[in-house]
Amino acid sequence: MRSAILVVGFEPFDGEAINPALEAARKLDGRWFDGYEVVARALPVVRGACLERLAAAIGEFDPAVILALGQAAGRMEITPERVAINVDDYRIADNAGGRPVDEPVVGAGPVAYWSTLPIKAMVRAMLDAGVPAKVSNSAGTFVCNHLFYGLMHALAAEGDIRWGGFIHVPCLPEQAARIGGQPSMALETMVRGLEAAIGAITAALSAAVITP
Ligand code: PCA
Repeated sequence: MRSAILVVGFEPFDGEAINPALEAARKLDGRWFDGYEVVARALPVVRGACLERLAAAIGEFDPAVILALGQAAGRMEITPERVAINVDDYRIADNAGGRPVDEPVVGAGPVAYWSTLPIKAMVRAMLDAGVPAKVSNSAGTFVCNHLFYGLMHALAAEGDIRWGGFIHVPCLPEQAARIGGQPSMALETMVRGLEAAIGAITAALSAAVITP
């Protein structure tokens, strides 16, 4: 039985020195949840390269679940994403200077993929833990959506054996203090929320008829 949960977090981008997604992933690294060990990896905020790094990490750990994390400035809650769409339409350049407009993530790929994580149960668990959370219906059209779509495309090609999905997290207070006018969430609160979300995933795994 596969017993790893791969948590990937993006590196800083858009002139930031930190990315809460990566900070949170590092805090979760090595933690155990119901017999599943979290293994964390950083991903570059670069079209294509992030998917190559993700594929290498999946090859390394053979995880049952892949949970990708990214920062969404302006959001007030931890937001599991419902759907990844087949478009790269970048508002800003990625960390390699790439700025595709209206291009597909995967040429001739389907329009969209659903998350295969139990997003409603994850939100419920986070709210029960006292952490603001909400389902999001758009992961945007930047590198986070690119990664999410590429991940779900790869998992579908495998036959949807493993579970995968994406969560956007708010800025950290130190980022909001610098930028101004942004909602934020303390790292400890974020990690507590993500622990609850992972708990909801492992609860669903133990209830599943076929486990990844
Ligand atoms: N957030 C960006 C890309 C990297 C990250 O953490 C996004 O939402 O696309």
